[in-house]
Amino acid sequence: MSEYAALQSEIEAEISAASDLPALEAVRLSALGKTGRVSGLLKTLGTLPPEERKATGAAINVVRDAVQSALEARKIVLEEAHLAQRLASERIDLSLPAAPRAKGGVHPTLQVLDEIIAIFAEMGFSVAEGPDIEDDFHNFTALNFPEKHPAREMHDTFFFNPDENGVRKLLRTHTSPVQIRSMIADKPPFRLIVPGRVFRNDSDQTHTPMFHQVEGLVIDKTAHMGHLKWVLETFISRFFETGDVTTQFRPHHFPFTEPSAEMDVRCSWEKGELKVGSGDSWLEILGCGMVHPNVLKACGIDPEEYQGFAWGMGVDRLAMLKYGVPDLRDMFAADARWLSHYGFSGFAAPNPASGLS
Ligand code: 2U9
Repeated sequence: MSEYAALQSEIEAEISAASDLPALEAVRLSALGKTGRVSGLLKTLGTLPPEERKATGAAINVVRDAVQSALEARKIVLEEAHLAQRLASERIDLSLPAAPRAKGGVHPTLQVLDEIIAIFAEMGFSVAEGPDIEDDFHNFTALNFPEKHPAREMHDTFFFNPDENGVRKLLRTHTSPVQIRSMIADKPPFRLIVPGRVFRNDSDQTHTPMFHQVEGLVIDKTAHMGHLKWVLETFISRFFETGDVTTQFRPHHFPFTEPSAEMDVRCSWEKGELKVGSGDSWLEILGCGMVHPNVLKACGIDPEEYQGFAWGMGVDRLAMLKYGVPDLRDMFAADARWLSHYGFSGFAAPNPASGLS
């Protein structure tokens, strides 16, 4: 083997042995750099007799081109290896969950409110809302509570301190002031339901100072107790998802309705679980009656021309009955463990077509 071929093999072996790009660069400099071994050979050309220069120059150029090619080939291999190593070490696992699952749930009261709204909306009722802070006229006077009448105290009202004119605002004790506002603002006929928070200064095993009601109101020229019975029985049948509903009316008194009644539904309790429909027990569901003529008059509606019916029900109690919640106070204790047990999915809004709950 010639001297040049030996140098070429030696450098090619070094190129193959270079395990990374800096090592390869070091080999390149030691071969083709200014003071490199191949460059050194080229510098010796000037010292040779002219007749040898051409052949020797060509032989050294063969070595230089071979080294150059080997360097380029090795560089491609090392760059690919470097890229593969980076891709492996810098990989992002896209299968990791983006965020922890939400722990919330829809409160049974809100679930039942949505169910009640869905049922009455399908029957053609619209939803009306109003302020929590009310005045005496809308909460009491327009609803036929006589001035200084004990019925005003009966509601255990939360009053605010009187303002500079001696006027006391209050937290509404029922949602009825919303119907008053609707009747004053619009013209009959009316077919409304009013869901909302109400406040009474009362706290024991079955009462909380804040609770939720849904009230309903129908006013037109011919609405009567028969319509009231059909609306409420239809509601109960859909709410408790049973075709089998028997009701009874017990006479009662409310200032804003005449006649007034409480409505019970036939039921049974099996192993502490409520079954609405048949059975030996009666369950009180709601209060109702024909709207008192004085209430219509207070809203500028002529009771000789219009009449109607109204009802009211406690939503939290209905939620407890339907979903088996034993203690009312737990409903508002804001305990996340309680909510994860009794709560509902926020992705399944109740509607009568796909089921309520
Ligand atoms: C207007 C006229 C009449 C609403 C009515 C009841 C009977 C009733 C209670 C049920 C349980 C309140 O939450 S509870 O304690 N409500 O029994 N509510 S009639 O009557 C109205 C409302 C508005 C203008």
